[in-house]
Amino acid sequence: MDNEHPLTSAVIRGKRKEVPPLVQECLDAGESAQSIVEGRLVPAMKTVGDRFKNNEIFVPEMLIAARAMKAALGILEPLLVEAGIQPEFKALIATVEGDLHDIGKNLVSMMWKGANIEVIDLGVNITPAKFAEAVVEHKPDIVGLSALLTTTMPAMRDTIDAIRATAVTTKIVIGGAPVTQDFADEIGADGYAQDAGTAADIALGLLQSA
Ligand code: B1M
Repeated sequence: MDNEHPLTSAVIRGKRKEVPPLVQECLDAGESAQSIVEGRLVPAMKTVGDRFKNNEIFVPEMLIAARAMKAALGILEPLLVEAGIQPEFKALIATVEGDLHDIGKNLVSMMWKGANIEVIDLGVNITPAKFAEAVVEHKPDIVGLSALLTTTMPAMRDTIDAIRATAVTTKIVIGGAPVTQDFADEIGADGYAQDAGTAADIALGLLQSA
């Protein structure tokens, strides 16, 4: 992984203002928008996720890296659309019914985007019925459920049941401070991640093996 590249390094360090000219330099040098995303930005966010997982950086550093990545995507997205290039996978994510916490969910969403997964974020306090409806509408390859309250963990089980009752086959990953691997196994989730960096690894592992 070429973390030394100026664009990759600027995203890792969260240098938002340095990013647009560096993206332009890559484009001027003949790199395609897709190769910049896959070769420069995705590796940057992978490094950010790994450092977060290893407690080498914390939420603020992760958020400023995300802001820098967003600055790059703002330039590249219209070019990707023009070229008809879509991310390979689609995800749906939300915090479950009764739960308003969204900081962790937003970090997971950001890491999934950083892994070049299209993310549809439904927000917070999403009922099982609303989840199921959105799954039918968007047919995601993967669904992410977040819960921060012990009292909203049962809503994860109800949401998984509602999603499984639709005709759409999708992977389901859950996470949030009170959630454990045992709980994920018990309620029939396909995966559990304890942090946002791991959530990207788990999602890609499930999607690439599907
Ligand atoms: Co609330 N809150 N809160 N809160 N809050 C906690 C969670 C709590 C532990 C505080 C405490 O009592 N010590 C406690 C829960 C106790 C429990 O159930 N065991 C609690 C409570 C009780 C409440 C209220 C009930 C308080 C009240 O009103 N009496 C209330 C509930 C409201 C509701 O949801 N219905 C409430 C409200 C709030 C605020 C609105 C004020 C605010 C939320 C703001 C927001 O999210 N926009 C808030 C906050 C900020 C917290 C704490 C302080 C911080 C949570 C946070 O954002 N952490 C929290 C105490 C704490 O954790 N120290 C607390 C940072 C974030 C990056 O971590 O969300 O864990 P986290 O996400 C991690 C991982 O868990 C994982 O990756 C993330 C990044 O590593 N992860 C996933 C998360 N989702 C994932 C999904 C995945 C995979 C991984 O796959 C899809």
